[in-house]
Amino acid sequence: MENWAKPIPGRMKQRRPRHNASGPAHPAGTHLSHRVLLAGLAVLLLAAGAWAWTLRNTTSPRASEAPKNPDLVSPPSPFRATIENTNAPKGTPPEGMVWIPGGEFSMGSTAAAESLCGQPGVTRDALPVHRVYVDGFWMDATEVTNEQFDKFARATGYRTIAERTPTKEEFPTAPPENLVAGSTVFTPTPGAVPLNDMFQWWRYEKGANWRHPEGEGSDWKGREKHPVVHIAYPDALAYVNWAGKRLPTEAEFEFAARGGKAGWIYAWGNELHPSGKFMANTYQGRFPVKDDGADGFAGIAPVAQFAPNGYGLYDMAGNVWEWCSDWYRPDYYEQFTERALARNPSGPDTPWDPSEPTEKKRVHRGGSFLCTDQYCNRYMVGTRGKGEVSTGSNHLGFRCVKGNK
Ligand SMILES: [Ca+2]
Repeated sequence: MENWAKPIPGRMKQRRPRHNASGPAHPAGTHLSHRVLLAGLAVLLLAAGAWAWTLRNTTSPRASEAPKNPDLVSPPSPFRATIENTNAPKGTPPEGMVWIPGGEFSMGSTAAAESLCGQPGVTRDALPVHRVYVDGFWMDATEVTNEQFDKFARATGYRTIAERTPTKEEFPTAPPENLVAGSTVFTPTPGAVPLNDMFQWWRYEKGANWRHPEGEGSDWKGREKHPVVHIAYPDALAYVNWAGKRLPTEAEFEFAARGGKAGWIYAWGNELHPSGKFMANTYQGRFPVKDDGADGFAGIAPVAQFAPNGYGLYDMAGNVWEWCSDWYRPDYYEQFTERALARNPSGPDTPWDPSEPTEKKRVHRGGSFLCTDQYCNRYMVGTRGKGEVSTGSNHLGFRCVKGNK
């Protein structure tokens, strides 16, 4: 775990080319495999947000102290009741979307989980719990699926970042053979490994993209209802713009995920497996060796396989990480308080992650099918993830929201 405190070796500080205009060119001497692997790292670091951390606190103190009655919040709790707006929209709901009333809620997490997937100094990035107001909005009931993304790709001819070949201009010193399109794919290790080096289970896979989730030889066909993956932030933006929608802010995502309840650890209550029941697609078995699929799915699952939350939303925890529109900073919440009301917060003006200060990261939420309390338990509802904007992976997708206009 302490390895996370060490600087990443310079040769590993390479990542996917930056496609945002403000991103500097990559340093000379870069090898694609390294930059991409590191890109994977960026994603993972949190996007993965979902998973990585927790050997040190396999069970969070808060979880172990959770009240039996999920409607109760143990005092002293910074969480106050959610106050929903009452102005329901008129007319027919947009296809596949549900109404999220908006209103006041307490945002953040007090779960004391210093997971292995976090970096020292940023594992408390969901504090303080603070009071937030968001307007009502429509939200996709599920993550965007492969068949939905296929309609978009057919209509527009859009090619995702993972489908594009990195250029010599972006990486002038990289050997030509290294300039290949691809993305980051999770690969189980043959045996138990120390959980302090994610490169053991993430690899850059030539030809991996949303059409070929595990690379050449794999295909999205037959997985029409699976969430689309290998989606970088610009890819998600292209889709939502085409659809006449947008990505959720982090506050909108959390308001929606909480389903009208206050202070719950999970989107469904305070117990991870109430009455022994699995409530989300996460990882069981020894990470990262074998996902035994005790929840019914070893790996990614079709959308909506588990019970919806209080607003009728599926998979707001687990399955795949989801992009939010906010830039990521671990200290963003520090400007807010429990008493003042932040109205429709949309994130900091600029990104900053002390673990990788040169990377431009946006927020990920929800966790993924790779989340496990052995490594990272950010399927907890108030916890945060992050990812470099041009980096996708096979456990990162998105869903759309839309205003009531
Ligand atoms: Ca699973």
